[in-house]
Amino acid sequence: MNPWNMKIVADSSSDVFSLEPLPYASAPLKIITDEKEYVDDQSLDVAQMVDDLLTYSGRSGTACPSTGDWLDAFGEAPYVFCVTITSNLSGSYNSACVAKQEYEEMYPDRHVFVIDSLSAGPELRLIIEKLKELILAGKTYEEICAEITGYQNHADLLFMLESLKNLANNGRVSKLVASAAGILGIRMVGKASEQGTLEPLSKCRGEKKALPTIVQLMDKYGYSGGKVRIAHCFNPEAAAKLKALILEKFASAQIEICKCGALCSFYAEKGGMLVGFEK
Ligand code: X90
Repeated sequence: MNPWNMKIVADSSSDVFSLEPLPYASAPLKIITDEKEYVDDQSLDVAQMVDDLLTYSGRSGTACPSTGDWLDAFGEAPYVFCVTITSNLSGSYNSACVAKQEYEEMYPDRHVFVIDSLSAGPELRLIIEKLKELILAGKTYEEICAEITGYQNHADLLFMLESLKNLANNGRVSKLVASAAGILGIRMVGKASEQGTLEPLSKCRGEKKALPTIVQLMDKYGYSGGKVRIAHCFNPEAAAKLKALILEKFASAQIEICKCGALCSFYAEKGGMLVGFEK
């Protein structure tokens, strides 16, 4: 199948904004305060946003892409693979499904496969990279749909958070779960659950304890030396240390470090880190 008839699109929770050489589009989520609206695209100064938010004490929240945003992202592509943040914490998947329906009704020859990542950040990146690989290998649309669904069982996400304030304020975790991480020095380590919600696993005193805990948990959940994608919110030191710890235990690990975009930065907060890995 002609790879150039296929397009990958994902919402901005993936932190992927381009995917050379393939056609790709990111559908932005938005971060909204009483003062300002931040659109999570490549032109946004995420550092400025994080700084603004540190001194801002009013209400803040987020909004998922609208159906129209998704239709814009689809463009005119005959075959679209559309990756969203977990449907259990966001309306993104839902509006993507509505967009798919409209798109396929308007253009009966076009097809959209919507993938609910049940996750966030670098696990979406892994799914996107796998889609790219399958497309470039010349697989058919149907083959890719089947293979990517299977791949989702072999990708997982762990995270380390210093604060769950924004998650709790926006009803994405219970206040009880959040309060444990609010304590100075405590790092909450958890994973994306099977249902695509936050599953707290361990409260660590300090980053020094949290990083080896992440490696142990990767091992426990089936990591054996494949791809790892680390997204950090202004914490490159922790990301580099984690990379070194993983390589100590798994010499064949293929690890890349990237920065959180606006959506992940808003929820993971300064110092936070998300770790997508293959199992
Ligand atoms: O629709 C919207 O407004 C977006 C809501 C997104 C809420 C959750 C974002 C989580 C970002 C935090 C740690 C990783 C959690 C993964 C759980 C599946 C990152």
